[in-house]
Amino acid sequence: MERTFVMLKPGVLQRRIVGTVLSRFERKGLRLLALKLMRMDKALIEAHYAEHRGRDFYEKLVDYTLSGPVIAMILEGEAAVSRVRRLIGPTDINESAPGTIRGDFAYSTRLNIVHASDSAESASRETALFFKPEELYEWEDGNGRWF
Ligand code: 3AN
Repeated sequence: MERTFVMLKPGVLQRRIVGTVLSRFERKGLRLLALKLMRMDKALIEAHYAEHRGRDFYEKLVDYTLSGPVIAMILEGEAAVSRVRRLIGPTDINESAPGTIRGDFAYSTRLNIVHASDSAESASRETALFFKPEELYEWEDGNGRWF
């Protein structure tokens, strides 16, 4: 089993589509281990997006991420990192096919709705930035008849 980190950006709350987006991950069968509504401060945003510092879209990305609360979560499943990346679709919304979260809900690449870790290493780093170990809840599927 693998774990990945996902963050729903402020626009998801502003548009009242948190439940809709969350349900995409649930109906795929991913297991929710942690979930919180939070406001990212500037230090956390800068740590999270450190690799993009200096890019032309960086300042606007920081401002957008500061514009309201986000939803942070940890999802678990087989090949969770790559499966979640496929569910959300490519960064460039011109490449995101209908049926993916970005393909269905994102109108601009800068405001592309959702972040998901792009590797197991990023998932570990991002999980540690957003969650304390005791905020993750491990659980099993009853007798396993659901999946
Ligand atoms: P992803 O979120 O798909 O991993 P990253 O990490 O390259 O993509 O980019 C982080 C965020 O920066 C994106 N979610 C998007 O909001 C913004 N971004 C990335 N590339 C661009 C771009 N070319 N123009 C505007 N915003 C961008």
